Amino acid sequence: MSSLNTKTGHSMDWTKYHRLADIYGYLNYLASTYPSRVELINIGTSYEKRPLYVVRIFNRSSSVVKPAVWIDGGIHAREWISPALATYIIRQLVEVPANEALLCNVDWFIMPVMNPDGYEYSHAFNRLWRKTRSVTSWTSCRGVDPNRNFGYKWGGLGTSTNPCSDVYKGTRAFSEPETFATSNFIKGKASSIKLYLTLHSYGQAALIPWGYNVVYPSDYSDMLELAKSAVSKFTKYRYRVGNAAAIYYPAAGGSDDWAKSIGIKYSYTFELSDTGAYGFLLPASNILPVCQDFFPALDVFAAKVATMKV
Ligand code: 0X9
Ligand code: ZN
Repeated sequence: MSSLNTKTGHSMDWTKYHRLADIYGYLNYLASTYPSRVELINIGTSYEKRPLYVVRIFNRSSSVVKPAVWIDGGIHAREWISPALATYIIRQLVEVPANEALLCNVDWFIMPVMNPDGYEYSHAFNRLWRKTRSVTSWTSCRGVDPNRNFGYKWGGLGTSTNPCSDVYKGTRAFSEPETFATSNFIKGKASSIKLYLTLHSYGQAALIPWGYNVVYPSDYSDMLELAKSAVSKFTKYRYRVGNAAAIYYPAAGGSDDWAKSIGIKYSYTFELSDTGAYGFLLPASNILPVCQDFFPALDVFAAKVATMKV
């Protein structure tokens, strides 16, 4: 099969995991093809100088600022199903007319690959790479765990000071250009972003803050209720729902906790398929089933966000 689909002018599909150039090429194609619905925002540059892109998907039906959903993928390099799902969601929202209602009352900010250096490294050199690719101190070990590098309870449980560890927290909160740029962008939109969704794998679970320890926010029951009704839309895969530290393990400096800490009421980490048979090495034949199962949950999230005041 030729890599360029001559009918659509881009090479995106969900039968394989794509390199960064394909994903970024698709984002550029969407932005130039649908300027009234898509804005491609360059929010910064990775350690290895790759652009960091956020896609804003909107419907200019009115000039009022709408409540917004944030979705990111690819915090962890090897969790390839995450950028694949984020890209699938972008396609559904932009190119599938049946989904137009999802744009009526809600804006979407989607960052499919937060850690592009790690993502490319996992394709080219080490399939199980997790972290960024920054050079750390005097050791030959590279990279910081972006999900231990956010600035809430930074350096607490489940983090490491050892640059060779896969959960190395970095020299300070937001030491990584990727987490720094992302957090600055989200902070600038914090009054409109009502839901923070970060896509990881694996385990089939919806994780709710706090994750730094088994501690529950005062509005935990609201967060639990929304997550339960979202995962009730899944028909193919069963997801567990619960406190991140309780049903996974305590880990501080996560993006979910940070988003919650700045006042985004609904903040979740979704650990996608599978439950361990293939783990990070989920075969590409699973991409479409996972994406198709997940997408209807966005109806639930969008309906909730649409009711929230900006
Ligand atoms: O450990 C992580 O960063 C996440 N699991 S993963 O296997 N994708 O690495 C879980 C993070 C849950 N959230 C917090 N602990 N804050
Ligand atoms: Zn992860």
